[in-house]
Amino acid sequence: MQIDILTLFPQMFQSPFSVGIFKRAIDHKLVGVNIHNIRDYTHDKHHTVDDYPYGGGAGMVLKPEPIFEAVESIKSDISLKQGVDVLPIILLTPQGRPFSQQIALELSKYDHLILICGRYEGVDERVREYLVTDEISIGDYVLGGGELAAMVVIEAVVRLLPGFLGSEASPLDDSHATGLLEYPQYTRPPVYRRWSVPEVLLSGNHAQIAKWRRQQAVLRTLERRPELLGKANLSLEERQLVDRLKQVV
Ligand code: JD8
Repeated sequence: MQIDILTLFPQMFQSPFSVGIFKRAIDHKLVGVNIHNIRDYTHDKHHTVDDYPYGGGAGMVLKPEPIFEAVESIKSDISLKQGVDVLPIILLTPQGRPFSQQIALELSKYDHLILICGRYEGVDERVREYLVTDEISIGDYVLGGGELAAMVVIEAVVRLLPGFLGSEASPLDDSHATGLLEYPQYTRPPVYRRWSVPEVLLSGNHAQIAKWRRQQAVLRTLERRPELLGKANLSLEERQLVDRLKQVV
């Protein structure tokens, strides 16, 4: 997968891509990341990227020209064997569709993504209307720009790429893929400050362990995120457990 990022702050992307999962994915050539400074696509002496909002109001708005030209330049660099509709051009914005594991999975199917990170008060509406194909928000809180949101989206997508995870882990086991929160995890020592690891985990009985973990995941989801249980794939037995517990509370 190739990912192109448009930003006014390319430096923000340096460290995330030089450690951990990003670095691994890039080193293994599962993903190529190109970071473009929107300012490089200006033509005036002062490299102007923003301007006052028509109609007045606080702050500045990103001008359309450098953003259109950056995307067009990226598009012409891709040998477009494919149609235009298979190249998502994603704007990170508080007005976008709420990001989710489902959207990460959807985006992981593409060969190429273009992510546009705004700043200031946002981008000229014509960018949304005539350039962007998708708008995503990572949540209902206020960020200063789209960069951190883009990194969240990229991390969630890249770890779904085939061949990315080691053989141990499966993205299908992830909390938000099963629809349940994760069960409690323990490691050595078996007793720490007199707090002991649940007996069943030391038993070596794998069937019992699997059953306990599944039950813990269901209970934890019921306690913390009951709205997730509606969509989760529960067995009849698990549904009955949930129903019984709901009556107790
Ligand atoms: C892009 C500018 C800041 C947005 C005034 C100052 C995403 N979940 C999210 N929260 N915030 C963003 C986000 C915020 C952004 C930009 C994304 C570009 N800002 C502006 C409008 C109101 N503030 C986001 N994805």
